[in-house]
Amino acid sequence: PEVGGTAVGSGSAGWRKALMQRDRPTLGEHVTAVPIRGLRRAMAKSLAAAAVVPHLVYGEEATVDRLIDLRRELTSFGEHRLGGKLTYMPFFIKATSVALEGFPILNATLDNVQDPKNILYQRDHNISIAIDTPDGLIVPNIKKVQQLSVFDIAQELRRLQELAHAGKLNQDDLSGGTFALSNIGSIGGIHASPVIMVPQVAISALGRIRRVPRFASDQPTAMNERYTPGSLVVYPAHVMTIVVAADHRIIDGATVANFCARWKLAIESPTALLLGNG
Ligand code: CAO
Repeated sequence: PEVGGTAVGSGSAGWRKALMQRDRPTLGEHVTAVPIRGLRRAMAKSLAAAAVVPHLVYGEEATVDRLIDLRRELTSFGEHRLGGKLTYMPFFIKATSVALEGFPILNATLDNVQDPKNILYQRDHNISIAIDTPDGLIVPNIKKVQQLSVFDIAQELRRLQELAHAGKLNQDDLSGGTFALSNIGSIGGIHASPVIMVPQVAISALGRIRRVPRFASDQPTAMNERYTPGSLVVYPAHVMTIVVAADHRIIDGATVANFCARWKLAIESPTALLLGNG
């Protein structure tokens, strides 16, 4: 057989040699070698370190019709107060903090990733945000989200985004994160399977808000009050997915499922998020 242009003999030694040759970079007219440096190197190291962690991955769907209405209602207020648009992200971040209140183990870090001896429960919700920049992925964190309003979070997110795009984030912004959020939905996609940012123990990935047909009687909006349970009336709902990956060595599936249910409840009743963590 031919593998990567190399004739391979029978037996495992032949295959090993062929695989080694296939993985060796070939330089020339058709291939350009680019050293893995800077942000990409940091990303490579962090993700490789997470390879020892057995990931439990769990997904949930939330209906966000009320969130869409609320953001629309706050548009001009947001422009006045923020000097720019209010996106969905500050609501997602606040809902995460509200949900973390009930499940502190998800807001913990480990003393040793390879061989953990202690779970370090963190008081503050320092939510790490994956930001896509022209130079690669960078993950600063918003500190003490439990004490911030949705508007405070929006301002802080904007500051971090601007610094990230200018390549000027400082060490304090980049260290001390306790739970990570990756809003892949701002680019597209329904769900992603995120990789934990060790020594953190959990991360969530959010999908794109999309319009889909759903049974009106199942929805958490005024809509469902008009229909008896079991009614087959369908309406165009706005839904999104949240996928949480957690370190299965210390976190069980029920905890993750209950956390997702709490996040769903928070984002489906977004007005309460304006009141803070409560
Ligand atoms: N579904 C639908 N629309 C969404 C959305 C979602 N889940 N999330 C954001 N949007 C919308 C925003 O509301 C905004 O819409 P409007 O123009 O109508 O206001 C638009 O998408 C663009 O938002 P934004 O990206 O400017 O700002 P944001 O606050 O929503 O997101 C950030 C900030 C940093 C999360 C985002 O810019 C980003 O970098 N996302 C990519 C994260 C990533 O790469 N994750 C993968 C990590 S693993 O490799």
